[in-house]
Amino acid sequence: MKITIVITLATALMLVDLNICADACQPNYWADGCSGVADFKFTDDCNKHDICYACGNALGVSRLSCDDRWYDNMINTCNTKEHWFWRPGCKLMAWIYYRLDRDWAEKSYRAPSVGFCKEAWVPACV
Ligand SMILES: [Ca+2]
Repeated sequence: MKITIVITLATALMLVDLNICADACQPNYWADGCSGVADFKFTDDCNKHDICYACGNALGVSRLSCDDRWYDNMINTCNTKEHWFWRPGCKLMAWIYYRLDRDWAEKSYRAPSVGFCKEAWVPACV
């Protein structure tokens, strides 16, 4: 009986915790994954980066900050979703994407920002 109560409470706490930590970022039509390159495992990271580029200016987030956050997100993806054997290659891919973006994507950063940037889900993406 006690074990059942403990398991139930632990499950409930885990669900509450998941809910609190849930990412509210809900990229819309603006996000198209990793533009111009293969998505690899970075689709969610690239979608957030797309929203950051669309709304960063309105939220006081610079292009460099968008790029640095995106890089951190990709590295986190490598560390959490990739088998340890493939992580170095994954991280190399993240670095190449980051460098390509730094060198070629300056015009994609929207200043002023686009229309939907005041929507509630946007800050969680940026
Ligand atoms: Ca994109």
